[in-house]
Amino acid sequence: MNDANGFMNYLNNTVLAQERGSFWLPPQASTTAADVDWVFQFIFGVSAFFFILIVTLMIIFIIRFKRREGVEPGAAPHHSMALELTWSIIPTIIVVLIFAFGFTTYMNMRIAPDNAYEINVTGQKWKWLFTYPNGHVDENLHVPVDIPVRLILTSVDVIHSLFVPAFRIKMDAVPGRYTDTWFQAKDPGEYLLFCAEYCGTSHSDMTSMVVVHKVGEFEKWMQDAANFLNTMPPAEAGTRLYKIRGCAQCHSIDGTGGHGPTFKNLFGRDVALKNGSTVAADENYIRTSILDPMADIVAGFEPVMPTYQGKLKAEEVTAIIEYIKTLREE
Ligand code: HEC
Ligand SMILES: [Cu+2]
Repeated sequence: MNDANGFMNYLNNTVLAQERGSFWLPPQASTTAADVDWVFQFIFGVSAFFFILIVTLMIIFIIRFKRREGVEPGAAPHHSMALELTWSIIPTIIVVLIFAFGFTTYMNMRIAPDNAYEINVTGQKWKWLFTYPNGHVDENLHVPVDIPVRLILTSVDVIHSLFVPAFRIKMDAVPGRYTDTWFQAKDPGEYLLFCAEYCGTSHSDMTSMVVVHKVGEFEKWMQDAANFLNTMPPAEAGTRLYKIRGCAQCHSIDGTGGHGPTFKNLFGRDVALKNGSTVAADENYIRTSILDPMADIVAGFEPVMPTYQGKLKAEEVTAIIEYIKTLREE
């Protein structure tokens, strides 16, 4: 999803898949959304009312009290107790109301219920990773409906910000520390999730989806998802691993350059190594490249690839190899 078209497709598909909101706001898909909107609309209403009042009076006064030939200005008006009290007391009440509504809603949004279901979120350039209690890692946020969910966020590089407009939540993901936020989804469906902190080149691609599952379906999803090596064809499982294990950050699949060589047409090619020799990229070469990246350094690249020894299981390496094979074009 590296171009504007890809992003528009993403928007259209997900927006169509979810219930549309009002003209002004996205759907109220979490339990706090209505409160947030209420405070927002209250402040907006008060501002609009006073804006119109002040501008209208201004215009009337400009016309009415314009300096005219032959008309001398009258004496300045006297101090009016009633007027002064009115314009002090009414705004004070309004401001205190805004504080009271805002503060209670804010506290409610900040403090997760004790029984909340916890999901770990990692921001990185430029994708979100969600880690579930059973160890499964996913690029999308899957949650059960009608259950409070607490997100514990961090980042591995720069500051990102997790934003789900339909839930009215936004929270920074900061490197070197944890932040948290929570919500309770009201309706099953799919909602947009953005990064709301400008974090570099592909910031606008840092999008995911929130999938709210019906009662009872979430556990099943999590089981199947964690088990994807057994339920998906290897090449498809390899695509997933390529995305969620960070290979995509350095290796493109469309022939473009990056920190590492592209995977396009890699399989079966003769690869020139830094030490001057050439090897054929077969299963064993790719396996070694993943588990022991320092063994054969590709000519023209820096040895920056982390080792996946102990981090990827044998079946996972096989799935990635199967995936790389599908990127061959005759
Ligand atoms: C931080 C960047 C980075 C990440 C992340 C990364 N690699 Fe690499 N990779 C490189 C670089 C740089 C090279 C070339 C230098 C070398 O051979 O070590 C490379 C080389 C390779 C090669 C050999 C490619 C060729 O053209 O001969 C393979 C295969 C490979 N990586 C697979 C993977 C897989 C699979 C993952 C994810 C599980 C991954 N890499 C993650 C940077 C990365
Ligand atoms: Cu970001």
